[in-house]
Amino acid sequence: ASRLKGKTVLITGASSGIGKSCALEFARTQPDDLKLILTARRIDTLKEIATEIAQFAKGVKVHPVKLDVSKPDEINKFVGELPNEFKEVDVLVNNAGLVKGVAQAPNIAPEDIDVMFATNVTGLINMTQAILPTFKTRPDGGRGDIINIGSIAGREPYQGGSIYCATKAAVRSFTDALRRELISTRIRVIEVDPGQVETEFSLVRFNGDQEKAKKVYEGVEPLTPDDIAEVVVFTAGRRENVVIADTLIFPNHQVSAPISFGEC
Ligand code: NDP
Ligand code: 8X3
Repeated sequence: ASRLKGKTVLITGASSGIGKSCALEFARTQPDDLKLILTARRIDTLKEIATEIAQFAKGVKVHPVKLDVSKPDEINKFVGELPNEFKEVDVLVNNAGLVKGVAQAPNIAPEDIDVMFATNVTGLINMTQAILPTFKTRPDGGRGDIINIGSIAGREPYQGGSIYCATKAAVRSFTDALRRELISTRIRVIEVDPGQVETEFSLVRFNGDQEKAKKVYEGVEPLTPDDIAEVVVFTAGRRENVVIADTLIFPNHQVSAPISFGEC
């Protein structure tokens, strides 16, 4: 745990689910000396999380920032405007992501295709490119951790999830290429692939329809976002020479991606 002392951790999509749990878990693990940059579109929620952290981790400084990762200009502005105290990012957790709908070709709404790729793929790549120069200023070609949240869906595509699965396969491919590109540095490129986790993920998929979202988890015991956060923080807390390059985390009942979602 002490390996995280004094680190600056930047999390995208920190207002809910896995990203929020990561924020709380980093703070729990290093309550005396840590800097957290929390980003998402819902700034009010981020501020509430900052208040929550202040109550149990007095030594954690939190910088909440409104940031839509699907907007390249916002990313550049955000990085340019980081306060001096938060500029030296050590760990980037690329977590922001979403799924929209269960439609199958040829009925997939163009705006759903766009938002999934712009957020899950282009947003993740742009964030990585915006932070890497900071990592590369450090000795031995560079230091820092890039932790990308992929999914079982990136390994096993399923009906009703073609676009989401394609975005997560793209994350996996980008991550693997990046690890190779950075092989002569000390920068660690890490992928964490969750199976089924109960968060706002399904609520977003079904446009806020609580009934449909709840049905996804009926009769099964999904992971909690804290389960994934523990893994994320573990990977960041390893000895510098240890790269947890790739993980796949299922709840006990799961062995594969969902077989299919019906059309809605
Ligand atoms: P949630 O819906 O609970 O959280 C998603 C987070 O992403 C929110 O904080 C949301 O914040 C943020 N986000 C969405 N769009 C944007 C955007 N354009 N810019 C910035 N932030 C954005 O879902 P999860 O916690 O489950 O999802 C987190 C990650 O985990 C995603 O990448 C998802 O694909 C992945 N995952 C989830 C699984 C699951 O079963 N839940 C399984 C495998 C992977 P805001 O709305 O405030 O912007
Ligand atoms: C999200 C989980 O169920 O769509 O990555 O594979 S699922």
